Parts: sequence; C-alpha cells; structure tokens
Amino acid sequence: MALLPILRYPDSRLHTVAKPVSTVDARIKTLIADMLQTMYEAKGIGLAATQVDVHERLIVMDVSEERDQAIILINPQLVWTSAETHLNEEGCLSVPGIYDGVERFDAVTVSALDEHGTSRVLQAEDLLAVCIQHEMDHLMGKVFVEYLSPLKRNRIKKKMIKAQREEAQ
Ligand code: K1U
Ligand code: ZN
Repeated sequence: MALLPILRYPDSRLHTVAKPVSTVDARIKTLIADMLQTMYEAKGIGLAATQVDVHERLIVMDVSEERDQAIILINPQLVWTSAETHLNEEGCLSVPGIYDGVERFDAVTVSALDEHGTSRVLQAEDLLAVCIQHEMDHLMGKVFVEYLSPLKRNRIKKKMIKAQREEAQ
C-alpha cells in the first residue's frame, strides 16, 4: 500500500471530469487500497480518485466511528434523491482547514460497482448521503467551495495559495 499525494485547491486538475472505470482489475484494486490508506491517514471520511490525480470514477468512504466500514463506489450513478435538502457543514481534504455550509439532498440512492466489480444499490442518509454527494461532485470536477459566494471563494483561493507558498519555503 502507498500514501498518495492529495491535490490541493486551486489546482486546475481538480476540475477534470472523471471517465468511467472500464474494468475492476488489479490496478484498480491497488488504487482502492492506496486511496483507503490515504483517506484514513488524512482522517477523512471520503476520497475521490480525482483528488489523487486519477481521473476515473472511483470513490472510497468510511463514515463509521470505528473506521472499519469502508465503502467503495466504482462508476457511481445517483438513481434517486430526496425532495428535502439541508445545509450541511462540509470540509475537504483538498481544501484543508476550510469548513462551510452546502445545501445537499437529505437522502440519496446510488448504484455502483463494488471493489469486486459487483453491481450494488446503496441507500444513504445523513453524513453518508452528504459524503456521497461531495465525492460525486469531485468526479465531475467540482470542489465544494464552488457552492460558496465568489467573495468567499476568492478569499479561500488566496489563503490556499499563501499556505502552499509558505509550505514550499
Ligand atoms: O472529499 C474529501 O475531501 C473528504 C471530505 C469528505 C466530506 C466531509 C464532510 C462533509 C462532506 C464530505 C472529508 O473527509 S473532510 C474531513 C472530515 O473528516 C470531516 C469534516 C467535516 C465533517 C465531517 C468530517
Ligand atoms: Zn473533498
């Protein structure tokens, strides 16, 4: 297993639209293991392949307290969304230290392949539903700060560029 570097906003590669995974082969299984290790080490609840500069439709998540219930979604598709939405506080491993509210569906149903290449349908609510929507946005090249006002987004962009400049020194 390997820790993968996570792209940081405003890296333009975060805006790449991911392509479907063609086969769940050994390369994808290694990528899943590496992404899980990277997500757990970063103390995240989710990670999209886009964030590690792989532009294929693959998400890993674990919203459990014990951090022992990994969920893998390959080629996920939203098949149902609730009528109700709520403003939820979100963070992002690609935008460290920034948290803000995003309006999301309360519940979703997603169809996807699992890590064995088997078709699954997952019904999700609460934090898992929010996480699925956040990660599926990554696969479409969208970062959560793009839901915020241009003023907030520009402030965040400047803060991130400054932090990365200081880290590089
Ligand atoms: O995709 C990512 O960058 C991971 C991100 C997922 C996420 C967090 C919160 C709401 C939606 C999606 C994170 O894991 S950020 C760090 C984190 O663990 C966290 C932050 C806020 C609430 C809960 C967890
Ligand atoms: Zn994110």
